[in-house]
Amino acid sequence: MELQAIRFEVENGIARLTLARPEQLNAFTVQMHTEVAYALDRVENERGIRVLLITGAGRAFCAGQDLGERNVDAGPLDLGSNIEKYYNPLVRRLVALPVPVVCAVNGVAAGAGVNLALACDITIARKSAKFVQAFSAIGLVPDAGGTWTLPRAIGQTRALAFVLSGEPLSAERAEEWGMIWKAVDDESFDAQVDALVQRLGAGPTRGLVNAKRAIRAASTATLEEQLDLERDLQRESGLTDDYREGVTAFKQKRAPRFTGI
Ligand code: T3D
Repeated sequence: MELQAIRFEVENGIARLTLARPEQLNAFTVQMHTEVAYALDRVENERGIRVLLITGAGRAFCAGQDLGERNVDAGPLDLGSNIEKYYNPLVRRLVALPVPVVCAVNGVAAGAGVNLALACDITIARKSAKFVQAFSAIGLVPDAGGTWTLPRAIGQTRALAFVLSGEPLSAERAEEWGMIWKAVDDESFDAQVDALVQRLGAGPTRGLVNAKRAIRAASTATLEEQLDLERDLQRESGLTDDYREGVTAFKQKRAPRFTGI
């Protein structure tokens, strides 16, 4: 597929997906959704891919839906069908991907762009980045899973004010509130993101993915269900080559050489 709205590269087990419409702050169009879906197909199907990094080109991460695509003068729009066709599958696929997903928020994130970042497994942002739940400014409701993720991450009180006020949230405050993993100095951002994806890309992929499945399941499970799930996932993880390698390397006092198998 010829890519116009994103860049997608795979090297040494690391897949890098860059939203690449910098003039529109990487806002989502149908074309971009189609290309992102193609990239996720590859991540799901290429066994050599062991981590996915999502970031943005230029000064922004993503400004959510491209409002240029919305002709509000042409009659009523059914936005629900767009959510059903594009944003919901995107979030469902991201959380279920068989590799860890890192989101590197390189600049402003707005609307669905924020919630896309929050759907990833690990979100790391430049200190100069900010998050804007821009929906309230145009009369919409947060989508892309935001109304589910936000209260769980930062609590109902903060989620309500963040969404209803539309006030930008700094990356440092987002870290303090537990909305993202960490905000890092702009100067060291690229190096820190790179070190993280290199480490995850060389990690015990199946164990990492099972850990993510367990943690993601916890918010809707009882303790009994979670204990059962941990047993099942530990059984599966204990049968991997990487578990054997991890224990062997520990006993031999050397660094493990994981293969993702
Ligand atoms: O429709 C559906 O399917 C429902 C789904 C909805 C999901 C959503 O995401 S709804 C929310 C959509 N997003 C927004 O409302 C955000 C709109 N953008 C902003 O609020 C601001 O641009 C930012 C806070 C993100 C950044 O502000 P700032 O001052 O740094 O930049 P700017 O000057 O506003 O924008 C720079 C350019 O990007 C500008 O273009 P220009 O004038 O240089 O030609 C601006 O129009 C463009 N841009 C920014 N956001 C969007 C956009 N173009 C299209 N769509 C955008 N969302």
